[in-house]
Amino acid sequence: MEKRIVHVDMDAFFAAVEQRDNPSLRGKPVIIGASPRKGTGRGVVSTCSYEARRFGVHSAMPISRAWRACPDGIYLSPDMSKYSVESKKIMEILAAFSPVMEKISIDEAFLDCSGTEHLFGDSRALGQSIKEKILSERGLTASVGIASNKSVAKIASDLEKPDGLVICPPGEEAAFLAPLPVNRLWGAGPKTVERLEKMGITTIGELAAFSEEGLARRFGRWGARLRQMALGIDSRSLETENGRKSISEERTFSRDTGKTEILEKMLLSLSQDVAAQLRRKKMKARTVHLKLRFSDFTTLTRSRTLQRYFDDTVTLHHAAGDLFRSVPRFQKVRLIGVGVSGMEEGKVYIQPSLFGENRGKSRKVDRVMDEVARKHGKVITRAGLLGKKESLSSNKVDKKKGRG
Ligand code: TTP
Ligand code: MG
Repeated sequence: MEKRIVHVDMDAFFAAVEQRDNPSLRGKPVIIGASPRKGTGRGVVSTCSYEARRFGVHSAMPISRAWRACPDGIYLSPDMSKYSVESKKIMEILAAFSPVMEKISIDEAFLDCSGTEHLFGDSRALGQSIKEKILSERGLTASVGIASNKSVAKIASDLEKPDGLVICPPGEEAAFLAPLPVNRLWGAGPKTVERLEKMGITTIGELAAFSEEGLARRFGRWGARLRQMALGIDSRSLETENGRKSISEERTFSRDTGKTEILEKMLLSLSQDVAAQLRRKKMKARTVHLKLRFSDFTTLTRSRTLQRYFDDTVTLHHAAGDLFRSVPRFQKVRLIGVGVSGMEEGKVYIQPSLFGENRGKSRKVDRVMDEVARKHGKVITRAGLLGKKESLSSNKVDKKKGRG
């Protein structure tokens, strides 16, 4: 499916919030940052209103220089708690346009709005709706870029600031970028830009047309990436908050053990704990992690991403068990851990048909155990946890992390 990635970046964010809250500041050069002390102040400019930018003032400029460039400006110190409350409110507005969101700074986020045409219309309509919602609910303007990938969307949002809306139609990425100067490339720092300019490359189109070998010779592996960027190719997906989240549990044995049976039981117990936490958070995960620490303290981790999301003990236990059995063990085990990541909120629907009869039964066991834990605050164990001869108590475990 064709991707539709939206990049939203607020205009002169800190300064715009101050201008909104104090009408006497509107239309004036407002500079947020360190105290200027009549030109003797130390520290830098955080940001400034577009009116102040006309005087050459910009972010990260020494405040003393800003003062000399714009002595009649209105200088304010930043009110971070106010801006972070504002940021949260804006992110909430954005989240209504797509559950797949990557916040990249206090005033900037990507949204993956692929396949939302039936809800929000074409990209122009979508961009306008986002901007209008932010303006009507928060009294602030944002600039929006929409393209088939993150890199091009990010470049697009910056092109017509402030209050901009720039769309790069799918398939036109390279042509869209070609006339722009190379310093517009997201990820090309000042050093790269300087080297490119020395090679006679000033536009992104010139970079895209440069020979692959020539770039590789001068930039190594970075050369290939630069060329891709110049062609508007970027396959990275959004890093959502849930995707970054993880849940894990680990136990250190009071006595190191090499007994497969004990280790396998511990895997089940840990899987049960982690899966219960997933369900409590109403989340489903896709990636399973295993951690083993051996007697000599060497630590090994393995992970595997499954084809579908899960929140049940059996799926997690099977995957963790597969990872466990794939590790050659020459030493006794001191610590074992199970974790999950790649999470999505409960919205991910698991097709019932994917579950065999046993898995269906197992989910019932999970539900009963969740219910007991909720009512009585204690965890009951699956019959499978209790072996014939040894129970876990014969090999006491220390639940505390850090000991291992
Ligand atoms: P930016 O989005 O980079 O800048 P901006 O929103 O002020 O202006 P623009 O219209 O160009 O997007 O950064 C967001 C906020 O982060 C900015 O309002 C203040 C803060 N910031 C700093 O404190 N120091 C800095 O060097 C930069 C770049 C930003
Ligand atoms: Mg901004």
